[in-house]
Amino acid sequence: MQMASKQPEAQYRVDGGVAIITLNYPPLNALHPFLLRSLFDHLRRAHDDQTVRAVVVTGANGNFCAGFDINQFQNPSAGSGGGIDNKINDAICEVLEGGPKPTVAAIQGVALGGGLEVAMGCNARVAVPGTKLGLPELQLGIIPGFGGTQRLPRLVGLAKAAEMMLTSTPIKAEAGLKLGLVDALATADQLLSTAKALALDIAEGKKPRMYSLTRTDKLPPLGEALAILDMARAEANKRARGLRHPQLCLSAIQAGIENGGMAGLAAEGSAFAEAASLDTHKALVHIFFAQRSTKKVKGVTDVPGLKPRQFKCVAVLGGGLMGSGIATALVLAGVDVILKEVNQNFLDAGLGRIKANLQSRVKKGAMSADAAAAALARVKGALDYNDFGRADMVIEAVIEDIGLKQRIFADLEKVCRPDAILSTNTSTIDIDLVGAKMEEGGAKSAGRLLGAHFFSPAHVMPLLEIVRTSRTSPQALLDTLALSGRIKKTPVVVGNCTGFAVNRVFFPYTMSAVLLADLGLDPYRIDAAVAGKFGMPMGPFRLNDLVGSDIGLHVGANFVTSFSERVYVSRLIPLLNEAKRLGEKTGKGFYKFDSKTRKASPDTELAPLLAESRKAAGLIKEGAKPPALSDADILDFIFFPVVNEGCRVVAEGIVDKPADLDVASVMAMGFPAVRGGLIFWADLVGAPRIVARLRQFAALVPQHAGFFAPCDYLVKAADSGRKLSAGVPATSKL
Ligand code: 3H9
Repeated sequence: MQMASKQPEAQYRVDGGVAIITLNYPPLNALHPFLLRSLFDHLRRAHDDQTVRAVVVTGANGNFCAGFDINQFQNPSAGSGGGIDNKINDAICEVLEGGPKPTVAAIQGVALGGGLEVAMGCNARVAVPGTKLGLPELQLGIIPGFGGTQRLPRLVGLAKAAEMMLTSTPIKAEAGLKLGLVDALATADQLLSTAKALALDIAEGKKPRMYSLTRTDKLPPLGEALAILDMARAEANKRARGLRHPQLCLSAIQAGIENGGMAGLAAEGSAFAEAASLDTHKALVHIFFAQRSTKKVKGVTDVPGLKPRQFKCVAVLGGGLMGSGIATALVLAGVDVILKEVNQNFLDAGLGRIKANLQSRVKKGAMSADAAAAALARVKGALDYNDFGRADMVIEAVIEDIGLKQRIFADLEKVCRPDAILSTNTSTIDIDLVGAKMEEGGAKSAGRLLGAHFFSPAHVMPLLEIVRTSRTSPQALLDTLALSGRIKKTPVVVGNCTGFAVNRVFFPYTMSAVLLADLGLDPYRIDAAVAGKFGMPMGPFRLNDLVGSDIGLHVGANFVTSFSERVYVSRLIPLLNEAKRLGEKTGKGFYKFDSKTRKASPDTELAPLLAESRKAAGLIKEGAKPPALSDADILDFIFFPVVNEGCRVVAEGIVDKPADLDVASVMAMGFPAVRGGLIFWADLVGAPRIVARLRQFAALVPQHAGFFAPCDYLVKAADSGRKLSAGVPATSKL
C-alpha cells in the first residue's frame, strides 16, 4: 500500500528556464488523484510562468511512476474505476502535449500504466537503461485509461502496442529506444540534465516537437490494421476465453485508428468505464493486493527488532523431481546447495536434473550459459551428512513415507547446527508427526521445525506454502519468508493439518469429479466444463493423468484417514492403477497420450473401467441414464464442495486470512485469477446459493450426504449475510 501519511503532491522548481515537476508519492509515485491534480496545477503554473521555456516531468525515489494508485480501486468513497476523472485526465494530457511549452519526461525505475501514459503525453522521453515501460492495466481487468490505447500504437506501431497491452508485459528502455517509445537514454546521474537539454532544444526549434496523439507515421494502412486487430482479438480470446476487457481495449484502439486519436480517446473513456464496472476488475485488483499481503504475517513480520537471517547454504535431501526443482530454485537465487541422496546413481540423476533445468533456461534465453554454469557450481552432491554443519536450512524432499521422514529428522537434529531450520516438503503429512522421533518427541527442535511445501515443478511454480506448527518460532518463519522472496516465490504461511491449505481444498475437487463419473457422467465432458467454461488450466481427470494415479491414490489415502466423515471413496482410480493406467508416464490414464507429441485424447478403452466403478458405487442402476446435469450443474457440483472445504480451512485458522487462500488457490491450483481466488469467487456466487446447492446434491446422493454437508462457517455466512472473505469474527465460537 502507498504511504498515506502525507497528501501526495508533485514538487515544482525552475532550473535554467526549465520547470521541473517531480511526482513524489513513495514508494512508486502512484497516481493518487491528489498527485494528478497537483501535476495539472504545476503544468499550468509552468505555462503561465514567463521565465519558463520548457518543462521536464520526472519522479522521485528512483522511479518515474507505477501508474494510477490501485488503492483507489478499492476505496468505496472513490466510486467505480477508482473515481478516475476522464475530463481531468484529458485536460492533463492536452496541456502536457499541446500546451504553450514543450514537455519531456525523465524516466527511471518504472513507468507503468498511467505513468507511461503521462510520459507518452510529453513531447519526448529520456530514460535510464533498464527502466521498465509498459501498459499492464489488463492484468487489473481494466484498460489503459489515460490515452495509452491511442498513443502507444502511434509510438511503437500497432502490432507491438497490442502485444504489450494484451500480455501486460513491460519492455526495457533499451528496447523502447529501438521502437521509438524513448528518444534518448541517459545514466541516472545525467537523466535530468539530458532531459532539460532536450526540452530546451525543442523549445528553441533545434529538435522537432512531437505530438503522439496525432501522428500516424507508425500506423499501418486501415486494411492491415484491421487484420492485425482481428488476430489480436483471436489471440486474446485464446489466452483468456470469454473475457470482455481485452476486447474492449482492442475496440478502443480500433476506434482511434478508424476515426483519429481524439475520437479514440472518447472510445477509450467509455471502454475503461465498462471494464471498471466488471467483476473481473474487482477480482484482479483483489488478487494484486492479496498477493502482496501474504508476506505480512501477524506475530512474525510485525515483531519489533526481529530481523530475517541471510542464508548462504541450504541442504536438500532427495534429488528426485521435487528435490532437484527446489535445488534449482535455490542456486538460481545465488544460494549454495548440498544435495544429498542415498546412492551415487540417484545423486547423479538428481544433479543431472538440476543441470537440465538450468540448460532449459539457457535455451529459452532466460539466462546465459555462463550464469547457468555458475549456478550449477553452487551445488555440491553428498551421500552422507558430513557437510551438513554448513547448512543454514535443510529442506527434506524424499518420498511421502512417514517412517522414513521421521528417521531423517531424528538424524538431522543430531548433524545440523542448533540454529539451522529443519523443514519438510511433505504435501500432506502433519508436520508434528514428521518430527515425532526427534529427541524428546521433537520438543528440543520444535521451534525450528516447519513445512516448506513447494509445488511441482518447484523451480517454476510460484507458490511456497510455509507450514507452521503450534511451536514453530517467529524467527524460523521470518527466515523462511525471506528465503521465499529471494527465490521469487509468493509465500503463504499456513497452519498444520493433513494437506495444509492447498491440498485440503484440492481433495474434494477430484472426489466430486469421480463421484460424477460414478453417477454416469462422461469424464471428458466434466473436464471440458471445468477447463473450458470455468477456466481451470485442466480438468480433474486430465490433472490426475499429469500427477499420476498412483501418486493421487497414495496422497488421497491421508485424506481418507483424516477426514473420513466427508470423503468420497471410489473404485475408479484404484481400477486405473490396477490396469497400469497411471497417466502420462505410462501413456494411458483417463486419456491416452500420443507417444511423440504427448497430446491427450479420449480413450474408448476407459469404458469397461468406468462401468466396473459405477457398478461398485451402486449409485445408478445398470443401464439407467445418468442424472440430467447441465454444465453449470457440473461446475457447482465440483466447486461448491471445494469452497466448503476452503471455508473449513478459514474457520480452523489454517490460513491467516481468507485472501491467503485466494492467492494459494490461484497460484497452486490454477484457480482462475480473473475470478479472484476461491473465497472471493464464493462471495460473488453467494453463500446462500452455495449452501442450498450443497443440500440439493446431498439429496441427489443421500448415501454420501456427508461429502456435501455444509460447514458451520458457510452456513453462518449464508444465514447472517456475512461475507466469507470477512474471516472468522473475533467473537466467533466456531
Ligand atoms: C492505471 O495506471 C490506469 C491508468 O491507465 C489510468 C490512469 C488515470 N498503486 O509489487 P511490489 C505498491 S492502473 C498503488 O511489492 P515489485 C505495492 O502494493 C495501474 N500501489 O514491488 C507495494 O506496496 P506494499 C497500472 C502500488 O518491485 C509496493 O508498491 N499499473 C502500485 O515487486 C511495492 O510493490 C500497474 O498495474 C500502484 N500502481 O514490483 C503496476 N504499484 O509494499 C502495478 C505498486 O505496501 N505494480 N504499488 O505491499 C506492479 O506491477 C509492481 O508493483 C511493480 C513493482 C512492477 C511496479
